[in-house]
Amino acid sequence: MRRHWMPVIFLLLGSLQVLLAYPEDDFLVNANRKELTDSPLFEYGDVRKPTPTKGLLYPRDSETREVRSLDGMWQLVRSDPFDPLQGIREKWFIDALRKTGREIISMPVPASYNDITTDNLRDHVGTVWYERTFFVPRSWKAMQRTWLRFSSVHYAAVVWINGRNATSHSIGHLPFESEISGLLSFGGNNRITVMCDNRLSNRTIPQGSVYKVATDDGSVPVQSYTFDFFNYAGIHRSVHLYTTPLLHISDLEVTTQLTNEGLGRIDYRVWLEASKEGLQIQPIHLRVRLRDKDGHVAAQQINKAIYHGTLLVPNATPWWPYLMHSDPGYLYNLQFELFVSSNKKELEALQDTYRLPVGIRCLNWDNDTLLLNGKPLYMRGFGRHEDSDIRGKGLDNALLARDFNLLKWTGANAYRTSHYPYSEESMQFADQHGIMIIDECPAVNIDIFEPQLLENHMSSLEQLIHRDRNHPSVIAWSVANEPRSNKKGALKYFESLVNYVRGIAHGRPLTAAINANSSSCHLAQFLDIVGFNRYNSWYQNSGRTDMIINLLTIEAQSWRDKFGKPVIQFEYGGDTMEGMHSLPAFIWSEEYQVDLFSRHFKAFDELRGRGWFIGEFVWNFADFRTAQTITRVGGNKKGVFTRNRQPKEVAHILRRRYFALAKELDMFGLPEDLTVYISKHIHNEL
Ligand code: BDP
Repeated sequence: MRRHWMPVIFLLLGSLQVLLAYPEDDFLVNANRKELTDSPLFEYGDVRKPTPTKGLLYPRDSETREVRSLDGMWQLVRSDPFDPLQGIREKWFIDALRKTGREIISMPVPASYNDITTDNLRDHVGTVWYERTFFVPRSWKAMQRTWLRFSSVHYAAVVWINGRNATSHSIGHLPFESEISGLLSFGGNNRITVMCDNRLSNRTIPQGSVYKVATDDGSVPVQSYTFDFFNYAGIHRSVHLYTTPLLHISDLEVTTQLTNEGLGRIDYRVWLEASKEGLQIQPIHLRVRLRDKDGHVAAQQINKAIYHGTLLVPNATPWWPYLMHSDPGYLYNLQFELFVSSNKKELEALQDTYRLPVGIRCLNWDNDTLLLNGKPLYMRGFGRHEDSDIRGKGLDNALLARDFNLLKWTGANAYRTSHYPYSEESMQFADQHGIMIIDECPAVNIDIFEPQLLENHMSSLEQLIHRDRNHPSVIAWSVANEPRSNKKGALKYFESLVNYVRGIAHGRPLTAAINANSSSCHLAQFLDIVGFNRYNSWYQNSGRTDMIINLLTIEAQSWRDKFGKPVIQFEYGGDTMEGMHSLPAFIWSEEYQVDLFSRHFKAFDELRGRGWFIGEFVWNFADFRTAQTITRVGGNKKGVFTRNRQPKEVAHILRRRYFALAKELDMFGLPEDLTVYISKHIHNEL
């Protein structure tokens, strides 16, 4: 009898715990913009540092691990926007969602849910519930642990397996995982239920607020936010199940160096984790083997009960960015093998294997420049978005491959993950193709500086760095985009934030994309590279492309004079309707975008000559969806490419510049199709 009641009590306690842990009050705040004009001055001494995340290696199969995808068609029900936690109170997770009697919507994973249906799910505020079933093989029960890993759910998620709470997470665009061995039915059917909440508050990263509006059909909650992209939500990236042995490699960290003589050095650290049963297993040897692209062992080490070390690689093939070397993106394979004690030969009882792609390169910076493998970098690239028709922010490998083909077609060598961490698959692609990444956390447009926000902001950076620290393509961390850094509260806030991030930055400089002025910004002083966003001839002096060069060079110089650090322009551009033409140029026309870019190029060339200007980034790579406002025609149109990834006229001009820079800086030949035949006199001119 007592046994019979145990699961019920457990479930009751479980749902109470979830309810208590869920900060409902954070969300339904009044969005009175007057209250937000300046922030109170908080003392940050007491801010709790976020608990460091654990694990999170990208799921890869090996001799000792299996990976299964839970991507595919799931089912979704939406909650009442005025009662987003009804499903928790009523325990919708205990049984199939169809038992709630609510409308069931077929929902693909990964994808944003917003643009899939034909109704107002697009603008839904609050929670939606996802569900699917899956089999787990019987063989997984013995001597294994099973993990559930989400690559990103936006914004917050609570997860149940077979009606029991498995994990929860908040902050979108970042992975989370949990062991679910104890919740599964092995050899049987299992049900996974996910509650996903898209509400943003003063304390979420990024911030937003939910308020009520009176409509013809009664009042409804509305999400407002100041950032300029649509707040897509849902299970945005893949969901995986994977197995590990009872004792396994749970985390890895590598840093690399390269000497002038071509000696590569890889310092590594390995973390192990054991289940209760695994605690009896005695790990004895760790073998670390580095293989080159052809599979030859380039270095190896066998350690007895030591889980860190150094590999030296004579004549290492370095990792180089695209168009800085004829073989960019060179990756080795670093194989970690854990052997346990056995009566047989010492390396016979293999316990766990994990393989990590590694690029050998060194990154340094000073007050003038950023150097990769000893060479000063000049970055030519884009701010981007993960955004496309129908899928919203859902991972799409076809789009990813197309975007990288376009990046390479333009001759770009870098992009910034504006304004949140991009998919792990895109980071792997960047490693392979030699595209440098300015890796940005989701703190876009933060405004009200308060301790709880700071803790979440720190956590978003901790999770980002933890996820991406082993990628050679990552050359800087961006701590924020356009925070209101001129406000009083920003000073202490960013001092605390940057102090914290310095301790975990893993050999990368810190930067940010700032839109305050150099005279009033409280953030730039804490950074290694000063990045600014400025829309000359667009938001300022609209229609006047003849006012760019002076204003831009004066502004860049002012950042330099005040902070004495390398400077990058992270955003410039103008909205352009594809196919709209005007001679002479008129704003929104393709000619205007060309003119605006060309004037910026001239300013950049002037600035490059001054020795501390190290990068130019266009806003934006492609057109993207925003909230509905009268300044956006179907979204933001500042793309060099359309939302469907076709070039506007300016793409061809930008391509000529980026390849001209590759030729000038790294002596790369120009692609044959850069110009078309015009006459025998001008064919070879740029
Ligand atoms: C900048 C923001 C970016 C916007 C851009 C614009 O950083 O997110 O999309 O302006 O207005 O201020 O196009």
